[in-house]
Amino acid sequence: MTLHLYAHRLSQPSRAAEILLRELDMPYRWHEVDFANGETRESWFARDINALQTIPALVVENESTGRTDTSIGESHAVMRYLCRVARNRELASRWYPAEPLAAAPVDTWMAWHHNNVRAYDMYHDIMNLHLTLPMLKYELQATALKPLQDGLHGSLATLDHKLAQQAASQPTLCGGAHPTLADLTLACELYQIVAVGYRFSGCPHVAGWLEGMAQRPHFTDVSQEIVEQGREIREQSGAYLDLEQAFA
Ligand SMILES: N[C@@H](CCC(=O)N[C@@H](CS)C(=O)NCC(=O)O)C(=O)O
Repeated sequence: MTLHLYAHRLSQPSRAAEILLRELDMPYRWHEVDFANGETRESWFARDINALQTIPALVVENESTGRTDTSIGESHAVMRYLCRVARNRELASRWYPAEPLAAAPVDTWMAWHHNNVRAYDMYHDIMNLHLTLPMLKYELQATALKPLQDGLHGSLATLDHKLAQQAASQPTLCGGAHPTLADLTLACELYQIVAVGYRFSGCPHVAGWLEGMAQRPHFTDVSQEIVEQGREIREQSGAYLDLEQAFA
């Protein structure tokens, strides 16, 4: 089996899939997809890689026939598949338990992720703001970014409350000593705006948990490009982004 990951390192769900491949020590071939310029919408991509026209996508190639056994879209499906086929069963079960009772909370938080955190993804608007005329920046901060910040506030409070209940010094969402797919998928999503410079001072448990996740070596390596792009935006932003106060 040869694994082909179609992804981009500025994409949150792509990073989650790639970090997991590295955490599980699974070799893969990397294919960068220029999603910002519409490459996922090209016919070859929809036909051969992912009919959903998004990244990440994982193509599983059969080594004996050279044919594609399956291709998988949606980061959660990709990550669950990787945990199910990883050679290192013990390590894979820490990320995604095979036992249904233990997997249930991981599934719950992964399902929660899309409607409660990804739905308030501010990054597209941050990029729009970054590229727009200076005179429009303050207005767009109020009309485009503020509603997303307000939505994310409630979700951060939910996460903070959950993490505060966990006893460990480096808590995880599902309570074990090792992070799960729920931690990884949510941390990649939130790290996108931390890279720009947003701070979560109003939810200290989220801030500490995220810092712990970001210090994992594979997380750090795969996040280099987003950290650099975030720094560039921050340095050129002037004062229109309320980085310290948005989540105070
Ligand atoms: N729910 C999907 C979201 C994937 C997604 O939105 N990917 C973006 C990049 S971050 C994409 O491929 N966008 C291309 C487009 O919409 O044309 C997942 O978890 O994989």
